Amino acid sequence: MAVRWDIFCTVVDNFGDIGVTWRLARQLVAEHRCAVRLWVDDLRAFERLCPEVDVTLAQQWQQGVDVCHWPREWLPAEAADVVIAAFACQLPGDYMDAMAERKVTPLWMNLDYLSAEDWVVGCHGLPSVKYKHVQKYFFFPGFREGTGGLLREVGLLERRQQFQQDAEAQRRFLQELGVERAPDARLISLFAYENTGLASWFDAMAADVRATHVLVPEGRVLGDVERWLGVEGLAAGAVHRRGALTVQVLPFVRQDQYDPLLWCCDFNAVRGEDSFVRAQWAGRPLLWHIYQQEEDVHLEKLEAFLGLYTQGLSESAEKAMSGLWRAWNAGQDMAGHWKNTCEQQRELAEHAQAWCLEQASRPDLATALVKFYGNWI
Ligand code: TRH
Repeated sequence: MAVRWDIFCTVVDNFGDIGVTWRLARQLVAEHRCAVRLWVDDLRAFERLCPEVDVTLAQQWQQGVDVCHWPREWLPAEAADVVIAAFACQLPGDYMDAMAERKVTPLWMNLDYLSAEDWVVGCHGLPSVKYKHVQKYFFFPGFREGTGGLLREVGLLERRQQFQQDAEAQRRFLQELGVERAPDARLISLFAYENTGLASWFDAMAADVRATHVLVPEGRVLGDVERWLGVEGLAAGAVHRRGALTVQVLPFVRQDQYDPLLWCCDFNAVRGEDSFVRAQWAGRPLLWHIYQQEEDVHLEKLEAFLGLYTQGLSESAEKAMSGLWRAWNAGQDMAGHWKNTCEQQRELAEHAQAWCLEQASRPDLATALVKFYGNWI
């Protein structure tokens, strides 16, 4: 009998919560033969990532995952063997009772936010609170040995390498999105929150001697793009040219299509958690817009990641990258930092590949979770 997993996801805002849990659920089914129920409180957010989702249904199957709408008024449900509360979401009281009443006590874990900070290693796998006799554990994703690792599907890097070596496959993929790439243009994807630094970055690209083509999936950053272009009502399909810069708005693609988009680009601006990890698997230089938290605690996370990622870079490449990332996350002037980054392009590109391979040498998060359960029983 397959081990039964329940994954609980509340969509706080944006797409990261559902993005991570949907990816994990699919992987547990496809690669570990688990029986997975994914409880989601907001099917509309889910639908953006997986358009086959029917938002009116209480229960449906998607890619082998039993997708359940998490209703406001909880209905009785049997507890699973393994229960994952994603990002510290609060489980329904009745469900926690069902866990406690189960003949075999389930393994209960909190899947935490991703961070490169040192303390994560010490906390990963530790017991957290108890409900009756049911013990909860911390499970921390991470970039270091001793953490839960990163979500990475089997064969992902091989598929990516094949695609990146196949110019025709890339051309076809981009064509379907309405993108025609000029052969000498730098291709950039841009997924970000609102950012006052965008105007200076776009100014720098427009004034560059080399052409740049920026692809912007519809989303929160479009307001800044509109202001910079001096247009209103930007929507998917819009293409605007200013100097050496072409700005093209893309539809928000389904989650499966987001990877090849990142793989096509020379440089990816990403945000939050899941797109940030996917850009690392793309093996290309990246820029991270971190999710803002109270009292600027996110800035410590940013520095922790920079400290880890930039190890092994020359001083000039490290300065260029750190400068660009700090400016972007402070909404500051990007022009000088972008110029420096372009000058270090080659080293940063090689480094992105090396970082990707190093991260891929560790067990992936789904495998680590399955192993954690195996060790626990
Ligand atoms: O949407 P996000 O900003 O999510 C954030 C973060 O996870 C943050 O840590 C969390 O606290 C907050 O949500 C609540 O960024 P993230 O994590 O990159 O999630 C975006 C998802 O959307 C990811 O799975 C990739 C996917 N995506 C598509 O499927 N199509 C697209 O066109 C794009 C741009 C993204």
